Amino acid sequence: MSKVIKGGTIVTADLIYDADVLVENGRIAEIGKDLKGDEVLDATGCYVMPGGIDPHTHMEMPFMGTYSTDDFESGTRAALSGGTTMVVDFALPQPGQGLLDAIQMWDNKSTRANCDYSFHMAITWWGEQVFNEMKDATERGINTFKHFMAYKGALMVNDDELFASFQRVKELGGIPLVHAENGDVVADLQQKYLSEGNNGPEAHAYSRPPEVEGEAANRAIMIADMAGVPLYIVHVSCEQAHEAIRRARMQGKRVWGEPLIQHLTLDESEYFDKDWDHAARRVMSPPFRNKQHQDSLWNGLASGSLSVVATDHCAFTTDQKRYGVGDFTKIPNGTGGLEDRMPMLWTYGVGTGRLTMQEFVAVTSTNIAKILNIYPRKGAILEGADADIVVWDPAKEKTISAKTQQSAIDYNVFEGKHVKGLPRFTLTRGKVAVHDGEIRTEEGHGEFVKRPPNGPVNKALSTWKELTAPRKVERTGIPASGV
Ligand code: DUC
Ligand code: ZN
Ligand code: ZN
Ligand code: ZN
Repeated sequence: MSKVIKGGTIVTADLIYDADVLVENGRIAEIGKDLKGDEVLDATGCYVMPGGIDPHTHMEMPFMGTYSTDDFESGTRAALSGGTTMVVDFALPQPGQGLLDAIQMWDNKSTRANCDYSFHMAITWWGEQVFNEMKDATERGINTFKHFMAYKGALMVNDDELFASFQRVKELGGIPLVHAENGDVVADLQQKYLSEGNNGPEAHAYSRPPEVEGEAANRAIMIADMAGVPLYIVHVSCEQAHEAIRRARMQGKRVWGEPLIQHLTLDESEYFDKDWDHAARRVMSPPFRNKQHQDSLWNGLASGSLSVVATDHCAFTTDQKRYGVGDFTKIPNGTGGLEDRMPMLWTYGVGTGRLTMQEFVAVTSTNIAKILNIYPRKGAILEGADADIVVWDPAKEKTISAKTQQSAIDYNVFEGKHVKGLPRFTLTRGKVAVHDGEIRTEEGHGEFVKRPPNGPVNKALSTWKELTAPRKVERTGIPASGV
C-alpha cells in the first residue's frame, strides 16, 4: 500500500519547495507534483520535514539506585507523538561489565521500540576487555563511544582512561562523546554544601557551576586533539563550554556541541524559592542556567557553533525523585523532554525568529544524521531515504501537560507552556504512527540502525604528536639512540 503526502511544502536543511511525497515499502519512492498513491495524507498548510532524531536518550537506564521510568515503548511513543522518529540511546555497562553484555541488555529492552533506534556505547571503565570489545561494538554498528567525566566513583573515567579510549576510538574510525563536568570538583562541592546543611535541590545547581563544565569541555577538547579524534560534547549548557567549542571549531577541529531543549527554554529559577518536588523534578546534570547562558546557546545554534538539539530524556517519577529528600546528591538526575523537543524548539526558535525553518531541520535531524553516518537514509527528504517524516502543522496549538503526555511519569518540566506548531502526521518508515494527536504506534515496529564507522580524523593542531610520537625514553632518563 503506497501513501502520498499531498499538498504540503517540503522543508529540508537547505531547501523549501512545494511537492508531494510518495511513500512505498517504508521508503520515499518519489518526490514531485500531482503524485498518486493508494492512500492520501493531506498536508495542506503543512511543512513536510525529516522526522526528528534525538541522539541522546536513556530508556530504562539503571542509574542512582533505580531505573529511569520511560522504557523503549513509552519513550519512543512519546518521541513519535512529538515528531521524533529515531532515538539514540546509550548501552551502558556497569563498571566491570563487558561491552557486549551491555549491548545484549539494550538489545533485549529495545525490542519494544515503536520507532527506529541506535545505540552509543558507554565506556564506564577501562581494561583489556573494554579495549577488545570496542572493536566488536564497532562491528555491531556502533560508531560512537560515550565517556562520563562526572559521577565520580560510579560512571566517571579519569584522564588516562579518556586518553586511552580516545586513541582506541580513533583506530576504529569512530567518534568519542563526553559528558563534560569535572567530577572531582563536583564531588567536593557536594560535600561542602551538605556539610553546611544545604541539602535541598537548589544545592544541586550550586555544586555544578558553569566552570566545572567549561573546564571539562576544554580538557576533553585538548585530549581529543592529542588523540587526533573529533569530539562530540553532549548537553552543552553554558557559555564556558560553548566558548571552548567555538574556539576549537575556529581552529579547524571537528568538535560538535549539543544543547538540550531544557537548557534552551528553562532557567535556574526553577530551583530557587520553589517547593521541593518542583525543584527536584528539574534536577539534571548539568543543571539549568541563567538567561545569559541561554542566549549563548541560542546564538550558537543560529551561528552554527552548536550543531544539535537533544533532550537527554531520562525520566524519573516524583516518588523516585524523593529518594533524595534530605540529601540532594541522591536525587536521581534526569528530566523528560522527548515529546516536547520539536514543538518547544519550533515555538521558541522558529516562532520567535531565532531560527529559520531550515535551521530547525538541521539541528533536530540532518546535522546529527551526518555526524552519526546515517545520512541520507535518515535526516533527509530524498528519494530512497527511509520514510521517517513529520508533516508539521504550524497552526496547531496546545498547552503542554502531564495529563495528556505519552511519557510514563507523573509530571512534565514544561507543564503549562503553550506551543504552536505540532505534527499532523508522524511517519516511521512509512507507517503513520500519529495523526492529529491520535496515537497509532506499533510496539516492536522500530529497528536497530547500524552506523558504520566513517573515520573522520582530526588533523591534530597541537604539536604534541611530532614532538613526542615515536620517541622511546629509557628508564634511566637518557633518550634512546637515534632520537
Ligand atoms: N544527566 C542527567 O541528568 N541524567 C542522565 C545522565 C546525565 O548525565
Ligand atoms: Zn550526561
Ligand atoms: Zn545523558
Ligand atoms: Zn511495523
